[in-house]
Amino acid sequence: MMNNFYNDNILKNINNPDDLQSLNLAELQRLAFELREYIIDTVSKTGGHLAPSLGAVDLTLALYSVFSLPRDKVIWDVGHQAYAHKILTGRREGFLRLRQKNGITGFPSRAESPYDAFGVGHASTSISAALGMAIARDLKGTGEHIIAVIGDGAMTGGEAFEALNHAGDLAKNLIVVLNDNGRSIDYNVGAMSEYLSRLRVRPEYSKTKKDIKEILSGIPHIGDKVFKTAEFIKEGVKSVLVPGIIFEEMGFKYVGPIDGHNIGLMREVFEEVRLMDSPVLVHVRTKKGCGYIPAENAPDKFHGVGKFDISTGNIIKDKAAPPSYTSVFSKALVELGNKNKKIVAVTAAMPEGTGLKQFAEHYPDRFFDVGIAEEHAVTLAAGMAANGMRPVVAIYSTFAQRAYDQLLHDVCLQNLPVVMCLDRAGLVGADGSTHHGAFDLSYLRSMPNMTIMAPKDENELRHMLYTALEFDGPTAIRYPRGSGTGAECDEPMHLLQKGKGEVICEGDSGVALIAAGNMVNNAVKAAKILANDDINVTVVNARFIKPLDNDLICQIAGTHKILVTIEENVLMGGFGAAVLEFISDEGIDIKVKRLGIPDRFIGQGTQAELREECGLMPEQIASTVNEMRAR
Ligand SMILES: Cc1ncc(C[n+]2csc(CCOP(=O)(O)OP(=O)(O)O)c2C)c(N)n1
Repeated sequence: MMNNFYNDNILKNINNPDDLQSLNLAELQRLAFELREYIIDTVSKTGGHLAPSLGAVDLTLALYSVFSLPRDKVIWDVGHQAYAHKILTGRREGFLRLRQKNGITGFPSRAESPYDAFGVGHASTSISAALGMAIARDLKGTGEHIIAVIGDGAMTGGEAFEALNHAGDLAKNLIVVLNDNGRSIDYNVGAMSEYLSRLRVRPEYSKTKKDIKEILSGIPHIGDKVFKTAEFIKEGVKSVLVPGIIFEEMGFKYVGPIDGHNIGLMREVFEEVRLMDSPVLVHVRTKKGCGYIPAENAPDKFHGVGKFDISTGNIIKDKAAPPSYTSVFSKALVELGNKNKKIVAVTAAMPEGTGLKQFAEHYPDRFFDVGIAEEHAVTLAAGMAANGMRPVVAIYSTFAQRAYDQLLHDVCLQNLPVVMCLDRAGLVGADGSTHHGAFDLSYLRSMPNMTIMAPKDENELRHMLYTALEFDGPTAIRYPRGSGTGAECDEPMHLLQKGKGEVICEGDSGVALIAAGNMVNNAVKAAKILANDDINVTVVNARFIKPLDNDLICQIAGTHKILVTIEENVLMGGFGAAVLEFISDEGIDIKVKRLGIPDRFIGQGTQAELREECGLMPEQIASTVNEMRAR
């Protein structure tokens, strides 16, 4: 990589997209190279979404050199491909602190820049947001261009279809750029994906255009004139030559496929498209990871990546860490799947991230990747449960928010035995506010029939999975991102008693710490800190957030004066709130302090930094106990 990067480059003079206007094609191509170098160099140190962003560099330059930002608005779906966008829109220096606490966020955010037209992080929202903006534009009469850029993966999400359906009907001036690289994080799935791959191998748009030109120029007097205007697209001449296209049927003009790394061609197309006054879909073919061979060869590994060595592409691992919760879950499910053939597993486009890939390899007939379709995943599981199977749905906590009603209406109301495995629950770190799994306890707790468990370590996760598959109704297990505590995995998996917590140690100071999930470990560490000052506290592992261990809470309340609840969930409606509700309803007299995530969105940082921000680190828990004792 270039170390004297800034000495003679174009990028150093680009402070906003207006600066692109003076560049010729060769300079834009040179700038694309420099952007890639800069992105690779930075992400190798910060981690981040490398392969998606490299794939979108040329597209970004083509768009930003044709349209006028921020008056024209580009909405990036998910936003994980928008690093070039960030760098070109006034954040070149800030980019060095990508995804770090108080640094540049990993996704577009309206709070960060006027060029970030819409805040994103969860997939498939861009067309809805763009259509909303187009409606607002027309009501105001302001006339700007609105462009949604959506990947083929994000296009598998139901909301994208809902928006296409509506946009085709309203026939507003709206541009959707389909950034098609054939991949979601893993290979893309579904019939739409199959359809797109058939389109991908069609002749290039440029060739099609040439053909049209040839045909039209053979018609005396009119041919050449027609070709020179954008009318040939408007009139649907192209669609005669490019048969039966699903997007055209939905009310969009379809243009494509075009090479998403050919800046000149894309500029030409966008110049034409901006003259059109209807919904248009521009289909560009891109290569995920383009410009960095290790990422081109392994786009899944470099989709979201930690620090890496640029010369080899090897990931730089922190010192040997215990296995992750995900990997322990993965193994346990394979083991259980062998004994119980009714177990089926469902993922919404994240087989690797959720650890279901191993299950898929062992039991391909019982594994279902539904695409980025969390709502469908949950109702699909409900259907399978209603017909005798034992579905395990593994989704990140933050994305399961999508399926609130499906959980409530399709699973809980019918008391169906669906097991929700909510990975990345709590504070996830560098992905920031869009990705924290901060709300699941609150939204699940209010659902009748739901049982909720949170393991104190990776070993307990195994027992919880076994237990959940023995229960009759809906169950959720929530566990954090990253390594476990290093707990030994005791064989074999066994049943946990429903609604029963675990007393880890008993103290005589009148203080009890009652913690949920990964916070048990911090409570134990806090107890050790306090013990150094001869303050011996009781520590309880709640295990079940619902049903609560009411007997244990009563028993503790009878022998303690202070109760501190600790959870990595928002305080509002969470575990501590459940304890407090019970104590209040029973008229129990005990001082209660709740520790958890406050009522605001938490940004990015390391998990440790964010836990500290929320007062959840062991030293902070110990200080809270001291404060409570002093009151
Ligand atoms: C609702 C939701 N579910 C899952 C994810 C996780 N996720 C982030 S990017 C991605 C794949 C997106 O694929 P695509 O849109 O084709 O973009 P590409 O990375 O290929 O450029 C997934 C599944 C998410 N962001 N939002």
